[in-house]
Amino acid sequence: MQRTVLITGATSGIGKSTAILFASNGFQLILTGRRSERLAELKTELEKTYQSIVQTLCFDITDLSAVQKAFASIDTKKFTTIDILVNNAGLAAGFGSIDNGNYDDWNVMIDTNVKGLLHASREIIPFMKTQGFGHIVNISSTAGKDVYVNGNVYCATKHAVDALTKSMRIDLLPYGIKVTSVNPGACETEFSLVRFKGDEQKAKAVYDGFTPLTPEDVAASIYYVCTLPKHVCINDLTITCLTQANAHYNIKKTV
Ligand code: NDP
Ligand code: 8X3
Repeated sequence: MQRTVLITGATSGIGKSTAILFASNGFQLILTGRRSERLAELKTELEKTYQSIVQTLCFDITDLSAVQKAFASIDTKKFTTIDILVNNAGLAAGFGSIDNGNYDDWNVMIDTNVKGLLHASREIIPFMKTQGFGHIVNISSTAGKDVYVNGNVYCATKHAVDALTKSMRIDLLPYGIKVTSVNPGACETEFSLVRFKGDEQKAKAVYDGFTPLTPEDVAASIYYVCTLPKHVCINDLTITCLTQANAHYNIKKTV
């Protein structure tokens, strides 16, 4: 029987690369995001290239009733188990000192990175408990381990993901559900474009002078933690590019 992976935020970056990698390895996929055309394109690509079985769910993860409605529509005849949930949907909005913080940016980060992750987890965990197994992979960040200048609320949301990952692992241990945190450092995706609200120059400048991770690099680490023997759980995996030591130290030397 084919295993199923549910990936939130699969319309770009790390989520999309993860979807492609799992599809190429024979997994069935449930893929979510807000951009319906991107979801449709990815579904067509995966069906054509890998003959994958794919269901797409288009919703805003900050909206609990939309999450519940979307997950209730999962075709349980096709997807008889949900083996892996990758809580990937997330973003940074803005970059600046706390005293100039923008309330809308703060709300969108807290609502997406923390509450969105809770919404998806709360809805999927009961399936996993019933089936008696499962694996939740939370995409945190080096910003969930340490803080950096002007990163305040984004770092706080990823620290929350770190705390939730540890708590979830304890709570779900009796049900045979693994919980892993994957913590990437700088990875070139649409992340910085979103953070700087479409300013391409500012977004590009983030990666000047060094070779950042690619979304494929991060996808490979997600795939790795998900394909270990049943009795093995990687609790925490931090991945950075060669020039980055942690959230606030990058020697920015091109390699
Ligand atoms: P992208 O911007 O490329 O992808 C973000 C994904 O999240 C998109 O698919 C987007 O889909 C989805 N998303 C955002 N907001 C919502 C929402 N309200 N409802 C549903 N889906 C949403 O960025 P990355 O791939 O880089 O980011 C993926 C994760 O990795 C995030 O959690 C990020 O914090 C984390 N991360 C990123 C790093 C980096 O340097 N890039 C490093 C460390 C962690 P759509 O817009 O279609 O809704
Ligand atoms: C994303 C990586 O360094 O931009 O979590 O915060 S960073």
